[in-house]
Amino acid sequence: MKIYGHVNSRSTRALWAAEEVGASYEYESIDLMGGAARREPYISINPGGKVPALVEGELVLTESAAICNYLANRFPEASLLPKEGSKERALVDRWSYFAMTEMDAPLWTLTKHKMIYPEGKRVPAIIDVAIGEFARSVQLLEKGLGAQEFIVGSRFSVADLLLGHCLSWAKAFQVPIDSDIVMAYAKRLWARPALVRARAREMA
Ligand SMILES: N[C@@H](CCC(=O)N[C@@H](CS)C(=O)NCC(=O)O)C(=O)O
Repeated sequence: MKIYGHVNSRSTRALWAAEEVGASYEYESIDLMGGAARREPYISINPGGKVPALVEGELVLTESAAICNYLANRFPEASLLPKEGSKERALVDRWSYFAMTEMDAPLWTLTKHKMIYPEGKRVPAIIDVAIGEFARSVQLLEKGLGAQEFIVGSRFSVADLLLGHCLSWAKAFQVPIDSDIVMAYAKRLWARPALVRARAREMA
């Protein structure tokens, strides 16, 4: 199994999941800034020119959330996903989609308008709108968490991984996380040994 990624990007999610499930994998760093993702040989792996990608035999999988789900399903003993068809699974899916659409999306919008787009294409006003959308999501996450340790019951799942990654992205971009409950939750997730190992692997 091989994971292609770039340090401090969405590929951290894939490495984190691989470490959580104890998968043995090769890691290849793709130089995003140098344009390696948009050239051969990587562009044949992901025609979208983005990381992460996971390759295992015939399978070529992109989209960080799909890769995390694949790893969870491939290594069921790690229990990162509740049984398909269960109420717990429905809730984990709900929070995974929430992470991708209500947290990842505004963070990606503000990141593009802060540093990805050429200066002439950036619209500074959009950054404030995205920060406002993210703040609403933090409030909703706080309600969802209540006094729980994880977002669904007492077990760490793919949803926590995706939410934890979005929260670390927010912190890196100084986007306020205005909730003690959410901050305490984020710190629990960031301290997980699997994430520490994933970050060390992508830095090596
Ligand atoms: N929805 C995709 C987004 C992937 C994505 O945008 N990755 C960024 C790094 S975080 C990238 O490779 N950007 C390079 C580019 O847009 O050219 C996922 O979750 O995997």
